[in-house]
Amino acid sequence: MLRLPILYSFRRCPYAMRARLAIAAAGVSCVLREVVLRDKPAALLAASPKGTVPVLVDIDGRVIEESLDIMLWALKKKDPLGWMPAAPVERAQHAAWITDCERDFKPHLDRYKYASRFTDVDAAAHRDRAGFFLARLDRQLSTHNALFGEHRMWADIAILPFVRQFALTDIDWFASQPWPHLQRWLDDFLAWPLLEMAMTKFEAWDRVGAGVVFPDACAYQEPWHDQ
Ligand SMILES: N[C@@H](CCC(=O)N[C@@H](CS)C(=O)NCC(=O)O)C(=O)O
Repeated sequence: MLRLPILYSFRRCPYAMRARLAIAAAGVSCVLREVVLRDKPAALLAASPKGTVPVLVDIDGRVIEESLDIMLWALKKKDPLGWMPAAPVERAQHAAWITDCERDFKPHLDRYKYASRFTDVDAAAHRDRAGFFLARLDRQLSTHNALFGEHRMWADIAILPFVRQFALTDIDWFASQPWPHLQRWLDDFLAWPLLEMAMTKFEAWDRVGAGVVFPDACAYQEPWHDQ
């Protein structure tokens, strides 16, 4: 029987989303196990006691428990859309944006979106502080379609799921902000067939079967690859 890597995932989690996007882009088949975060399966916790998703268990038993490492794992196998820059200096620029997102944006996103989970938090203040990073993105996007040129690459894919989460918290407020380049970047992402593929809905894993094969067999091709 063909053995596939196992991906523990949660559909709406932006970390899992970026891992699924890289796996779907690479066309590396996995067995996806959709997790209910409030009732994590023992098999997930046995593989990765820290209990976050995504987690990938490779066919040799190696466990990869950080979303960025899962992206790198997939893109190292295959990178047909050219997401990973070849030059180390460019990779470092991507990594710097991803780190800034985690440090300057994500904590404010959480306090804006999930204010009731924190004590004494002013959601609107955190929304506005998150806006500093979004304004930086807007400036970076003002000269190109994507962060580092015309096509989405590693940093775009790693950051966009968080911007999506922010925007969907109050889509009217987001649309009213003076961030035209950022809004266009997000709109393009939301209309992207690869995102649709990565957001396929699956039943929660029943803990008995293997899981579902992800991505499905048909290979994805970026439209500009046909030209
Ligand atoms: N640094 C981790 C963060 C992953 C993470 O925090 N995932 C959230 C869901 S979006 C999670 O699993 N939280 C555990 C929980 O809610 O119980 C990564 O990049 O993979």
